[in-house]
Amino acid sequence: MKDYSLIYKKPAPFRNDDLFLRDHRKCNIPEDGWERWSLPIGNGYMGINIFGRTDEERFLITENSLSNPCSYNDKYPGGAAGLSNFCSFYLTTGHNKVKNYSRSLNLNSALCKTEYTYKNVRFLREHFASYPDNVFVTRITADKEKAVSFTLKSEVSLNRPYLFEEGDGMGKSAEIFTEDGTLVIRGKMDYYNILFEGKLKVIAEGGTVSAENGIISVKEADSVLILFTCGTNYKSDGRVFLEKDPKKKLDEKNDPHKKVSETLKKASALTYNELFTRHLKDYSSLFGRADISLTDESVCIPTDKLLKEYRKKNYTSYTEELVFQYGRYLLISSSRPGGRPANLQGIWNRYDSSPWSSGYWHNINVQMNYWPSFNTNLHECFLPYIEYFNAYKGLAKEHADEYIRNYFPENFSDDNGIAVATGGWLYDMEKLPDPKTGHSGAGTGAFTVKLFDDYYEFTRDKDFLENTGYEALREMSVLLSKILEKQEDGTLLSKYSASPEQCHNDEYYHTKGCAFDQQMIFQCWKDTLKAAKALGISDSFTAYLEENIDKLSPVLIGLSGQIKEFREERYYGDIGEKKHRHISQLIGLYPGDIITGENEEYIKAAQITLNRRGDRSTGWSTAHKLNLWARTKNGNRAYDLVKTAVSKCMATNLWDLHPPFQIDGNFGFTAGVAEMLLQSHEGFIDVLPALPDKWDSGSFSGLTARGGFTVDAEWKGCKATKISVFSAAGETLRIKAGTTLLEQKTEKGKTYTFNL
Ligand code: FUC
Ligand code: CA
Repeated sequence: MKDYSLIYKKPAPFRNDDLFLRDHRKCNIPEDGWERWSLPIGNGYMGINIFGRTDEERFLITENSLSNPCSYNDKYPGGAAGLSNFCSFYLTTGHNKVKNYSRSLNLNSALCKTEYTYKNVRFLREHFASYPDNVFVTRITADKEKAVSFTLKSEVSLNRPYLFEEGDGMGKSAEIFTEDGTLVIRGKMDYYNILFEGKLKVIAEGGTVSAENGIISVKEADSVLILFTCGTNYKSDGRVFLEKDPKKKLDEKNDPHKKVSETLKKASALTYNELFTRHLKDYSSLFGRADISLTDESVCIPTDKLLKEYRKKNYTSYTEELVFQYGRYLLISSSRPGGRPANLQGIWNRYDSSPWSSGYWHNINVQMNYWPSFNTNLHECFLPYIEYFNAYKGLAKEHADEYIRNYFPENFSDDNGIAVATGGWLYDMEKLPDPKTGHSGAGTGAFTVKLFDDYYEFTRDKDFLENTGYEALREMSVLLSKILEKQEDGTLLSKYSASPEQCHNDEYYHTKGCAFDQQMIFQCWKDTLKAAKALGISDSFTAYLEENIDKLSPVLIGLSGQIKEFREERYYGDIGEKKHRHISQLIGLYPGDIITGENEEYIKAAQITLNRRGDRSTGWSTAHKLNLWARTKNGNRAYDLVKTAVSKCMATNLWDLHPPFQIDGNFGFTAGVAEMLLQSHEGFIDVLPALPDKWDSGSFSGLTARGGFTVDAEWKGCKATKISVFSAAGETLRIKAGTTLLEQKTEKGKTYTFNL
């Protein structure tokens, strides 16, 4: 694998100093230091932004459970509140006017570095976030003895508005003090009674360390190791969702103090090299699994320059590989078992009131977060979402009961399934909205359980299917069977339907049976039947699904040759915004498998629809279109979206911009590039299904396909020359390269190579 690094010759600016903005509409600032320039590292438990400043360095810490509810009122005008940052540390050296400055983030090792020369001394700071030891590690070294001196404090000592008491019940308060040579932040966030604690320790070689009044001072050390860990009393279980009193969702007895202290103590017993070795072993066991090589060139210029060049149409494929791998890096850093799922900003947040509350938005955003976990060989990264689902499913049942009781009382029974609406958080889930006014319909729930179908398809993890996957699919199918209305011609349509967030004449448009709902219901039933078959289940409900699935009419073609978004639409754009960011009528093309190459007419209609919608939109929308074009197997059009995403949607630190920063666009991009190189949704593996002319020769390894297969391929002149497939499940392999379709029985654990 090539070496992939983000490199900069200047630190992240502190511009936009108010890092605790309470109105996220003001946060789209072009030179924002945190959002556009800082470098993110993380271990699934916490995220850290490194600014790389020499005089006053800043580390900004995020822990995803430290949250207020999402709130829409005058105080949170953008409809926000939600996640709050954990804290910041400021490391002050007074090193101004430095020489030979450079900072970087190496993706192969998840190591961040800042280097510079100050008064003839070369300084090096190295940072990583270890998952196995749950600790944020910083080492500072210099090429002269006794050169390392600094003070380190948390923001409260700088009078930043860390402590809020504003009478809205959403305050956060903490004590910051030094104890046994450690810096301790111990506090409480009021609304959900969240107890939090963070502990930082400085270990110096040579020199002196003193810890007093919340400030650590290091004088004349040869080198220094800084360790930090944090936690809250959050516990992912049914109680947190089912308990209605916000003050009782968490247990005070789960005080994180003990765990945090023990974690820090264990980490302090290890040397920097030991910590790094353990980190690297863990991290590279995930990151190293998938590689794509679209060019022989590596371009080692600073990333801001690289991006500038790319924007000038110097489309270096190294940049495309870098952004692809960055998505994988970000997913490994933000979503690991034991931690919370990746939210709208992954695990990085600088706000007290973050954009869209840093929630789990279920009408495309959180789903997109997990697309690359499946096809780029990071299945474990999806486990936090499974845990999350298992915690909230009790509430999802209550919501289904309520919805059916209110809007379909004639269908109410003792099993109404589960309902998953758009908004999701770690302490609550939104109810399905009033179907006559809400911006998205019941189909969002099916969009969510599609993730479970994919997870099983890629991993063939039968335990998962038995314990979680099938139940989720079935229960969602149950709900969706109760919201239908039979039409005169026998068609079953979602009675109250909305195409996510689509507006007509500036108002949400409500109808019956829009494409999004019909396709999602069809998909959910289809996947439920497939899962039932895999588990050998056949009962009255599966019989009902079999009998009725063909009455759903999920895809209709209109007079412009388009896939209709609404049944009553005649020509493209008759109803709704023509360029709307959601392109919900194609949800059956990706991530669904309703619109496939089996029906050429559908694919043609999908392409017409994509062209009419246009390429340019928000970050995640661009990423969705990249996946959609890949599924139509038009490599050059998919590549247009690669170019648009990289040149128009990325900040200097390669974070994807809605704007503001939303991580879904990064993840959707990575999934999309993989989808151009390998597909497996049509009952066979398609190698290089959407290869653009630009990538005429290259190779990939470790991309994953449905059926438990892992695929490597090499190609020249846009034709595959060699393919190797590893079979984890021992299923029959059907694989297509160009026009040849090969079939091969496989055994578990064996690799099959085809020279073409
Ligand atoms: C969906 C999108 C918005 C935004 C929000 C977080 O509702 O339509 O563009 O991404 O999620
Ligand atoms: Ca917030």
